Amino acid sequence: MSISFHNNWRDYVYFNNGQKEIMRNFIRFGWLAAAILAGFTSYSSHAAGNAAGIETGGGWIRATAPGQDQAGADLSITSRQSATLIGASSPACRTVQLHTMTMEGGMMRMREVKEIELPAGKRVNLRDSGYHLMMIGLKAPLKEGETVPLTLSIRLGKGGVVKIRSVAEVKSLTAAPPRETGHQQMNMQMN
Ligand SMILES: [Cu+2]
Repeated sequence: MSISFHNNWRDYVYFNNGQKEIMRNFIRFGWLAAAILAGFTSYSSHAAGNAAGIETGGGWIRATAPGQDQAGADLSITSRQSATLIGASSPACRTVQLHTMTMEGGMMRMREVKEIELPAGKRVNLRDSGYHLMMIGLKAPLKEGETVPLTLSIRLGKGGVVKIRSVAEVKSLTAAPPRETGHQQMNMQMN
């Protein structure tokens, strides 16, 4: 059962033929041609994300222990224009909620929120902002080294909602949160 499930995932993931062609061209002609092709493809067909000016990265989640059916994923999102994260989904679980985590009287409390603001041009790391994507009803244990597909629903300004595909890499059960490197990068640019 879990084997067929994992196969299902891979069906979801990521490289459709158009994207494979882009990868091939990337190798053949270098980044400029690939970028032009990628822009054209995303405009003409699927990846509304690129056309919408939204980038995601750094997605990760801890491997789950036996019997654990929930886990919180972290991710960074940068939107060119002011936008709002309003939902997420994954084929790996029944439902994904947007959660905030706060300390109250020495207790960690998680609560669902309906929206997470994405200010224009600002890289928002969910974890650093006190949020995570709560994956509820995991269909199979998450194993280190796997990649979990995520689809984000993001409202652009006051306008339409786009679906953005991203991933969370499954890290070991004891993985520490990766350090955000924003400051380092800033320092390097200044030097
Ligand atoms: Cu949670």
